[in-house]
Amino acid sequence: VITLYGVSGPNVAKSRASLLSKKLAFEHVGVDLINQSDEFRRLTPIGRIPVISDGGLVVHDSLFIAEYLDRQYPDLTQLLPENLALRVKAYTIFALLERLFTIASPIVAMSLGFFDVVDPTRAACSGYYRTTDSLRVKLKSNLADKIQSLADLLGEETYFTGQSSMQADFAVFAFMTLLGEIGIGAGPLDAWVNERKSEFPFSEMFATADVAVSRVI
Ligand SMILES: N[C@@H](CCC(=O)N[C@@H](CS)C(=O)NCC(=O)O)C(=O)O
Repeated sequence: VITLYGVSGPNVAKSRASLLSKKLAFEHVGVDLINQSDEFRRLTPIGRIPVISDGGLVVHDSLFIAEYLDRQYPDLTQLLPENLALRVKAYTIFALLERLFTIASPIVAMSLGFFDVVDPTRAACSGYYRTTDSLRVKLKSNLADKIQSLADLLGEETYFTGQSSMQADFAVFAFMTLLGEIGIGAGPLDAWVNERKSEFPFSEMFATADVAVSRVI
């Protein structure tokens, strides 16, 4: 059985979506990111979630996890397109989201009050740092530009990289949902996010409180 390390958060949600989309059985192990255990340190030199382990192989980062799952389980729903142009488009979306996440991090940290619980010298989620009100105004405008670029990449299509939902869609949905939770919203992608909400696996990609967690490391 596959183990997914990490339960909550947008990055873990992306890998939950990968596993759900492929209809692979998996178990959850929770991770205490603030006080990282020796077991977690031994598991991963990266120190971030999501991580999966599958038959002794340990894979880090939601994108690499998706690529691994496509290679290991090629007969199940594809997460990344075979078509090279579409795959490159997916890479562009992941890179754009990485930037978007870095830009949004101080705003996310501020609204979730993470500075109270996290040592600010350690990035809890891609680089939280303190900001001023005026810097946050600039960050929000930069964020709006990035979201517009994503909306342009979607165009009039239903999905970002093909005729069905794939990893790029899960990644966009995860971050746009996070922006919604902190009151920023997805702007031009709001309607797209709303349409996806009730659709599998988007509807189940964020773990709910009743999800079974076998243990916490
Ligand atoms: N690019 C990575 C990002 C993973 C990531 O930033 N994970 C955060 C949780 S949201 C984390 O584990 N942070 C712990 C740390 O940086 O110390 C992915 O897509 O998997």
